[in-house]
Amino acid sequence: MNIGITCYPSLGGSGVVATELGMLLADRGHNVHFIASSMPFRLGKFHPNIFYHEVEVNHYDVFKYPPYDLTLANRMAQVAKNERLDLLHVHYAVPHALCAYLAKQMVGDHLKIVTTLHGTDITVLGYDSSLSEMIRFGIEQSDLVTAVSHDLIRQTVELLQVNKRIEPVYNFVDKRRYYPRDASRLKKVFAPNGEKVLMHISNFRPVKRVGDVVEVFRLVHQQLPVKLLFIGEGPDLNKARQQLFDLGLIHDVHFLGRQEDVAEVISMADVMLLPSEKESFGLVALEAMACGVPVVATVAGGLPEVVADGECGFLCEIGDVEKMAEKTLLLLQDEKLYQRFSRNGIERSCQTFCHDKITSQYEALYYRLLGKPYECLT
Ligand code: GMT
Repeated sequence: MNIGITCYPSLGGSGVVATELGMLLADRGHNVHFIASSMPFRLGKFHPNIFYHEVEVNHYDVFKYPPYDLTLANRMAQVAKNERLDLLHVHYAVPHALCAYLAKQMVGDHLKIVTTLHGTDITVLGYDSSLSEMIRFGIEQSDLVTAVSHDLIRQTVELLQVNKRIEPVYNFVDKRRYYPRDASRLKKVFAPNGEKVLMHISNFRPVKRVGDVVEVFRLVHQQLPVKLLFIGEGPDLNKARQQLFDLGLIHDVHFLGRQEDVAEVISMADVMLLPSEKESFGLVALEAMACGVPVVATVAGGLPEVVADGECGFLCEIGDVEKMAEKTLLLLQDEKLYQRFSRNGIERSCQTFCHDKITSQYEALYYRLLGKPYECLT
């Protein structure tokens, strides 16, 4: 197949999933064309079946706002024609599903549109009345819509009352890269006296409740020698830094910024903290499980579909920092329990969220959409 993929190329779960899916599809012999405003993060290596088409927005004086959406639609149409795309798979509804719809109007009905909903495109933007009609339209006009959890499907239907079947397709983890690695040497750099390590990875947006990470850390720190590693960047990072400074804890925290090799970094952690208010899936939780790191998170959104509560992590009510600290301490102090959770996480991530299995699910949906028979190769 000739497949076009559009995603937000910057750091973020939807971009990561789109990029990794594209690479896996290319490994299966499909031609994959990324159409994006910059080279997607993690699409580093050369691959003979992967092509990149940049969307360049012109800054004419006549425009108060550069028309990125229209330029993207135009580029999608050009690539679809030139490369004879069978389908365009867009990740994140806004504006990608709408741009794909426009491109299809320019190219013709044979170009199929697959839209994957990732979360905040519905759970945040769906509440914005200046966008909600467009989001509903984009979803209903797509030929196929998928969402990364059952909870996200429920929320989409409830919030937008969309009249469209939405297929659940979970995110995946590539077990060739995400597995428990020996990070003891690296860990010594941040925890030189054998302290336990708590970790939080995100884009530090308000929905991540980074303040709760700090609170959980403070409570655990009262009981045990422990360090906190922050990975990523975003609007609430400085607030957290100030909070840690005011609490006198700043010297036990390291800010590692954006990291390319997340699997290696995660392997340094003893517990992954994800106290989000909204989380349609929680890719970071899955990546941690695959690396054998138990997760302490909230019952938000799709997280209960990813983290089996009491088996490979603990799920607490949103904002219940005492409970999260209690569960973190339990994991850090009970070696047998810790090992069991670690093994369960690895097993669950390999079985339910295996990269091969999920790639086949997408492939099967594509073939069904194109009216072609599908022979699963895995
Ligand atoms: O978490 C974010 O803020 C980034 C966002 C994105 O669009 O990249 O992540 C969303 O999509 C990820 C991949 O499907 C999911 O794992 C995240 O749970 C989801 N984030 C939220 O729902 C807040």
